[in-house]
Amino acid sequence: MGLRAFVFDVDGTLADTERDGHRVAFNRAFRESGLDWEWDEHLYGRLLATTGGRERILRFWQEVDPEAARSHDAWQRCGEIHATKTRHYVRMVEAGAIGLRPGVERALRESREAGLRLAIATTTSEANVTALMAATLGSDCALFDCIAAGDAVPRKKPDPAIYRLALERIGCEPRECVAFEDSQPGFQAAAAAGIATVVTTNSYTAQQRFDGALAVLDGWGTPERPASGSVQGAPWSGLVGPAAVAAWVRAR
Ligand code: XBP
Ligand code: MG
Repeated sequence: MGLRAFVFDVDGTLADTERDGHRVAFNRAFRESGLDWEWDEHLYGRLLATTGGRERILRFWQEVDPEAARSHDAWQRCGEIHATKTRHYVRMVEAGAIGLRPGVERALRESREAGLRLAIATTTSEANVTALMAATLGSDCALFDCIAAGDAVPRKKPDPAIYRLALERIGCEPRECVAFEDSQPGFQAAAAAGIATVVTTNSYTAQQRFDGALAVLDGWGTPERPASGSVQGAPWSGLVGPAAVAAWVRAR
């Protein structure tokens, strides 16, 4: 197989956004909307099983007040709260509250230099992605050939639609690509689209199962702190980048 493209998830994969970013923005939006809801770190970990912020709000509402969550305007109300949340999140990102995970910027640049196409396939809203890339990569956010995000598809991960859209936009077949994910729903989405997947876990996802992944690692790796984990079942430690990934694909 000729490796032509990398397709990246954002939340949890390129940046550790969930606990100290999205979660905090949801809580700010709840307060601003006059709700006494507060998502602590543990609760938020459970709620991450529902992908998409608007969907996550509705899921929680169904748990705490099922009758009200069945009202005819519940979905619209979730949309309003979610729009407020997006405003708070973008503001936090613009203020520099969230950085890329260690080793990500290196891996992106090496991949670009290796001539690969770079795409994003994420569940989060596009405004969040562009704000994060501008705040962390500056003018280099043009590194990406395509950003497929949020409501661009009717069903969110674990549905493969967002990966299929990204592939269509960059003109690549699944077997020509490798995906990078951090979570079970994301891995399922990439796998269902037929894309070999490297999983870089974080504190919310380290205990999840990723059977059949190309690699499962604890990060991207820096010279001071190499990534460690397994590549197709065998222990591995090093820096994740185009050379390592191409070797894993060849050896498969
Ligand atoms: C990310 C998500 C998103 C974010 C919040 O999943 O599920 O919902 O938590 O973003 P993935 P929005 O990393 O698998 O893409 O509030 O903009 O939906
Ligand atoms: Mg993710």
